[in-house]
Amino acid sequence: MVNVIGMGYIGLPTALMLASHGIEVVGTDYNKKLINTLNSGQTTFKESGLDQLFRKAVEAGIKFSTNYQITDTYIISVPTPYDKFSKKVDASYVVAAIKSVLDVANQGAAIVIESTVSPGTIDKYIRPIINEKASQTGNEFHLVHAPERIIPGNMVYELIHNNRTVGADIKKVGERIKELYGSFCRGEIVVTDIKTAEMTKVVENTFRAVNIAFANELAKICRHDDMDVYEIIRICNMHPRVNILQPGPGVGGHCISVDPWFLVGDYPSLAKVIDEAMKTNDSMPDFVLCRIHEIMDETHILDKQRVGLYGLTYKENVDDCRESPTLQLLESQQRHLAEPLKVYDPMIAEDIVPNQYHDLDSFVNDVDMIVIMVRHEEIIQQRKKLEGKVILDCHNILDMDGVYHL
Ligand code: SAJ
Repeated sequence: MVNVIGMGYIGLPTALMLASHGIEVVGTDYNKKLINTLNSGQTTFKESGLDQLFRKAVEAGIKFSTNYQITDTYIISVPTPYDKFSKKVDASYVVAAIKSVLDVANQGAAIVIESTVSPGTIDKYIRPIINEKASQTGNEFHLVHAPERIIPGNMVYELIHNNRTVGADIKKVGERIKELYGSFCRGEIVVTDIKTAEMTKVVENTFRAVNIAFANELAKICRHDDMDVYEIIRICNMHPRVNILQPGPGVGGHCISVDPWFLVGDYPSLAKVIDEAMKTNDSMPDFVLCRIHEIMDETHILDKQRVGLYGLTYKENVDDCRESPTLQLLESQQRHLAEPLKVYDPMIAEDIVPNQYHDLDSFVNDVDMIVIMVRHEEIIQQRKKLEGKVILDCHNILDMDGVYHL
């Protein structure tokens, strides 16, 4: 039996995938409300294909509980935030989960950490706890790091099709865990050591963050001299060895906007490019605010100041607002605008910020300028409703005349 710890964005789909491929699974989380919701037959966030997978897993017998289970395989998938000041990984949730696991784990159990951690974290914070328990009880435990790689919005597909990395101290244990993931994963699964697995995960996300920062910097350069950044990137990307990502209003989510900081925090005198790239990405919400001001000036709507932000989530078609550029922009809005910004997001049902709308028509009626912060499918379908408004399209998705860009 596999006990998956942490029923969040990664742990839940992973547990469901294992269960629907013939593995006996118990999903554990200390959040009683979350476990009650799962036990009542409902999922806890929106994700394409998740509800079908959930039903399959329930039929296959998956269980959810707040208790840690006595077994020989654990997968730990709890948050690893970063400390905003030191920029270092905060391993406290993983440490707490490991301690609870060690209270019940069988002799010889494999403890797989899926949460993203910076290189060396497992040796520094986790291994000493395992060693101490082993010396107290005489039991042996095996550490494994199998960082998740799935992208929100396409998680179910990517769980099956992405390649994976499994880092282990002992090859045989790594192979056993490879076989476990192989129950559903059709990608290649590479077995390596733990520190290499830690580093590859952080490097993958850092590569993407640096690439996006490059695109954002190009957007600023192009704005300065009135060039079309999208056309320039499109043409450059026709070169066989160029692949520039897209500029945007900022970088959010719990991965691309967080993981690269681990390298800056751990190697401050070495990770220079990464540091600058992260600062560039973090500067984008303020850049958008400046653009709003410029455009209001240009279109003479400055006196009215009825501006609305379309999108609150960190990216399109998900209901996750972690580190969202819109939230970052709202935090600094007072510095630039007299009137509070209005906000609407079709993916967010509950009220999470002031002046939030839950209906596109009333939102559009109440504003003169609309800033596309997130390119949800809805706004592409409903773009006709925006006619007559001043529009700042931060993603270059609206094929309409008179639209302003970053
Ligand atoms: N973004 C841009 N320009 C782009 C692409 C993205 O500004 O060209 C922005 C998005 O709007 C968003 C942020 O970047 O605010 C991050 O979005 P994302 O879609 O790039 O990534 P995540 O955070 O949803 O998922 C990433 C994925 N990592 C990579 O692609 C290397 C996923 O595979 C990882 O599993 C996940 O992080 C994770 O958990 O680490």
